[in-house]
Order: sequence, then C-alpha cells, then structure tokens
Amino acid sequence: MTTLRFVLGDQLTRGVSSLRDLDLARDVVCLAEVHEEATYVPHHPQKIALFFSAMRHFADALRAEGATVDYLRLDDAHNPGGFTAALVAAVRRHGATRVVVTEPSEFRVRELADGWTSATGVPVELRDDDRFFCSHARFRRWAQGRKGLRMEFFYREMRRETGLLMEGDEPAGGQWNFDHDNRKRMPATLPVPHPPRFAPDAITREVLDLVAARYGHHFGALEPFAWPVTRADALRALDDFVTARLARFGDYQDAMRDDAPFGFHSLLAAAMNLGLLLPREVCDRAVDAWRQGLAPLNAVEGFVRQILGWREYVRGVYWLNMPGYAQGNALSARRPLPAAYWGAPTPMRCVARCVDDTRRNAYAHHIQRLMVTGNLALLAGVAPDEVERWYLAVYADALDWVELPNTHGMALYADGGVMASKPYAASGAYIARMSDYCAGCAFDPDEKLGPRACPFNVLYWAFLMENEAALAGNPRMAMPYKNLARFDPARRAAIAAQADDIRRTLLAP
Ligand code: FAD
Ligand code: DLZ
Ligand code: SF4
Repeated sequence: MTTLRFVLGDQLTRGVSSLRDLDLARDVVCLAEVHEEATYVPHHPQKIALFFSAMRHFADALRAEGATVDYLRLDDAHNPGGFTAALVAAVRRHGATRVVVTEPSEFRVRELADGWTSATGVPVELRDDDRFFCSHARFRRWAQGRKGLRMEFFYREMRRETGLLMEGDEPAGGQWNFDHDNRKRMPATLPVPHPPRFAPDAITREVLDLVAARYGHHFGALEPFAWPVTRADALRALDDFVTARLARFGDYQDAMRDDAPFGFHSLLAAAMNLGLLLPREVCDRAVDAWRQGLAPLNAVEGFVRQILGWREYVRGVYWLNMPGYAQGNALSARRPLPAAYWGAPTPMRCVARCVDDTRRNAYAHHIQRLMVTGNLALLAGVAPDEVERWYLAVYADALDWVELPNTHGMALYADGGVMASKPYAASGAYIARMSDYCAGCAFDPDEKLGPRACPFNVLYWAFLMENEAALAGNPRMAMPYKNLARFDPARRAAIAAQADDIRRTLLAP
C-alpha cells in the first residue's frame, strides 16, 4: 500500500496539507519539472530557474528528513513533459494505490487534476490548501449577497478574525487604514538599502545551465540570479526586509525612482507564492516589529493590508468567479500588445524603465505594474488576454490566481467593476508626481496635445471618449466626464487623431 504524494511547484511547504501525514517508511513524494509548465506562457528565465531550483532544494530537504522522493528532472530521458503523464508514470513505477495532492492554486491545473483519478486508475485525494487565511468557503460566505466586493470591507473582517493589528475589537491606532500617509514621493537623495542577493549554490548553478540551454530565448535576463530558493534563505530575506526596509515601506509604497527598482518593497511575493514562507508568519513578523517600536504603524498596517487584505481577496475573487472571470472584456479592448512590452526601444522613459527593470530582475513593484504598464495597456485598449499572458510570463511571483485578478480586474477593468469601483486610468500627471522618470523623457507631462505631449495625457482623454457609453454613468467617473464635456469638437478630434497616431507608432505591436 504505497501512497504517492504529488507536490506541485508552488507547494514547497513542509506543512502543506498533502504532506501533513507523510509516512516516511511507506510513502513516496513526487515532484516533477515539466516542459508544459515552463512554456504555457514564455516565462522569464529567472522565474523558471526559481521554480526548478526551489523544487530541487525542497526535495533534498525531504530526503534529508528520511523521505523517499521521486524527483523528475526536466532533462531526464523519460520525462513525458506534462503533469498528468508524469503522475501516471510515477504511480506505475511505485505501484502506488493512492495519490494525495493539495489542490492546485491555478484553475488550469485544477482542471487537469480532475482527470487524475481516471488517468492513473487509483483514487486521487485533493486536499484543501490551508496555507491561506481565508478558505474558499469563507470567501464565498463573505461575498454572498453583496452588491460589490470591496477589498476594504473584506480586509476588516480578516483583521477581526485573525486579531492582526487589533486592540480588542478596535483596530490598532484607531484606524483601519493609513493609506493617506502612504503616498510620498521618494527624495532623490534618500538612501535605499538594496535587498539581499542570494548567490547561486551548486544546485542553482546546474538549474541555471539547464534553463539557459532550454529557455534562454525567452524574454528576460537569466543572470544575475539572486532569488531565495530555500526556506532558510527566504527567512533571511524576511528578516532583512523587516529590519532594513519595512519602516519606510508605507511612506514610499507608491513611489518610483529611476535608480531604485525595488524601493522599500519586500520582494517576498515569490517566496510566499512558492510556499517558502507562510503569509501568517510574514504578517506576524511585521506586527512584532511595530510592537517593538522598529517600524511605524502606517508602514506595518500598509504591509499587512497587502497580504491579509489584497492577497487573500484576489484569491477569493479568482476562485469565486473562474472560469468565466478570465473571459470578460467589459471595455471591448482588442488591440495587440505593443512591442515595447517585450523590450523594443521606446522614447517613453517610464515604460522603458519599467520594462527594463522587468527584463533584468523578473520584478517590478506594484505601482510600476499598475500605473505604468497596466495603465498604458488600459488606455491603449490592449486585449486583456494579451496583457495577462505578459504579466503571467514576466514576473517571478506570477501565478494565475494572483496575476489574473490584478491584471484583468484591477489594471484593465475588464471585469466591469468586480474588483475596482472605477478604472485606474491616469494621465501623465500621476507618473510625474510619483516618480522621477519624466525628467529623462522625450515627452512633457505638462503638455496635453502636440508632438511633446506625454502620450499618457493624450491617451487618457481618448480613453474617456472611447468608453463614454460604458463609464460616464459611473458616479466615481463624474469629475473626469464633467471636464471632458468642456472639450469642443475640434479638441476632441485632435485628441482622437493623436491617439491613433500614438497607437500606430509608439505602441506598434
Ligand atoms: P510588496 O510591495 O512588498 O507587498 C507585500 C506583499 O503583499 C507582496 O509580497 C504580495 O504577496 C502582497 N501583495 C501586494 N499587493 C498585492 C496585490 N495587489 N495582490 C496580491 N498580493 C499583493 N502579485 C503576485 O504575487 N503575483 C502576480 O502575478 C501579480 N501580478 C500583478 C499584476 C498586476 C497588473 C498588478 C497591478 C499587480 C500584480 N501583483 C501580483 C500584485 C503586486 O504587484 C505584487 O504582489 C508585488 O509587486 C510583489 O512585490 P513585493 O513582494 O515586493 O510586494
Ligand atoms: C511555474 C512553474 C514552472 C515554471 N514549472 C513547474 C514545474 O516544472 N513543475 C511544477 O510542479 N510546477 C511548475 N510551475 C508551477 C505551475 O505552473 C503551477 O503554477 C502550479 O502547479 C500551481 O497550479
Ligand atoms: Fe512617462 Fe509621460 Fe513622464 Fe514620459 S512624460 S516618463 S511618457 S509619464
């Protein structure tokens, strides 16, 4: 009676539900590197290396504990290339009579898993993934009967339920949200500590060679590779963030500075999404830092809100609404993704900077993703599925359950307002206020029309004109539409013509 415990690449947690009752004497743990997962979108080479290296280190840690591990390497001669075939082969190899898996985090893989019992011929037990604060059932209960699913209200319930940053029944500091303190521009002279870099060990080196040979042609630089790939390294990354950057996380959460691609951000999403860190321990560390006086409340609340609030909320929205959620296109956006997203030269300084940060680091922080590349795709009317494939491919932390709602819902408003009460559309003024990008740009954020006009300014008004039928009735859009109503026909025509020109030239696919 052998039980095969199949662990997916984002389930690298010793306490994951599929391993909780692991019998070291009788069970086999199976992990599989497969070509299909490395290529269903052209993932950034650093992302593929991160997953493979973390999987190999996790397998070694299990072996050190005495577990029998069947690890399928990408370059093994008999590698069948996909999850289902790999699992079937492993069941046969070990004569397994039962398979245990923690439910896949992504809908695409969850659908595959539904076929695993018939494919393997043995019972496959799918267990809940209880590494999150909020179960699917809990989120459904919260969402039931609500007209809008506003994150802020969900977050408050999560605060009450977990006791995080609570003083009795009241939020610590008397407020749920300190966002108004968190919108500072970052002074040019403010020193920004660099996040720790984790030098590749022999296991990672071998993976880097493999990825260079097989996927080196994907968009993105493979090296320098500096991601934490073990739990011990991820804990060091957490420690470094809490001691060196958390205190300023709140103030500069929305700021973008040309020479500081990571700002005061944690870079912990990848480690959490792979399972090297648990969200609870990350939040606990941040709250402890506040209690010890090492970080102010606006920083700690802002950080906890991202994890306890946004991260749990987007997972809830995803599982509540899939598979239909991915199909929506509320603004009928159909244009192709501009080549600038894949690194084609562009005179738009902010776009060039965010794309190049992404190419070098498989990372861009939230405001770069939302207000530069996301905002541009929204204003330009790029088809949601093209944008989503890009975000899913290029970031080390990208997994469908978290990428899709952020892109489809938050950045593109393609869900028609399930996540955001209005589109995050912004002109160049926002980027000019929150960054130093405009200083080195060929365009001027103060110019509204003409050859020097910031393309975001032109596209912003064109976006409002094109989507008037869908958006003018939204009370939160009343102000921009009131301003648009003052534009005479000649001005509208000039905006439309210049927007067309920008799409044909600067935003060519
Ligand atoms: P920090 O700024 O340090 O924030 C702390 C943590 O909060 C993050 O590690 C993350 O776990 C969580 N968090 C913050 N914002 C969000 C959010 N909006 N949704 C979910 N979790 C959040 N995040 C992903 O993990 N994977 C993705 O594929 C992803 N795609 C995105 C696509 C778009 C268009 C946008 C606008 C956002 C996306 N995000 C995604 C959310 C967010 O941008 C990243 O989590 C964050 O930039 C990761 O960097 P960090 O770890 O330094 O985060
Ligand atoms: C992202 C990724 C990559 C690149 N490769 C693998 C892999 O070879 N094996 C694996 O188990 N998981 C991989 N992953 C993560 C999966 O694509 C997917 O996100 C998880 O299975 C959750 O659904
Ligand atoms: Fe970006 Fe416009 Fe500023 Fe140039 S002027 S960096 S395009 S916001």
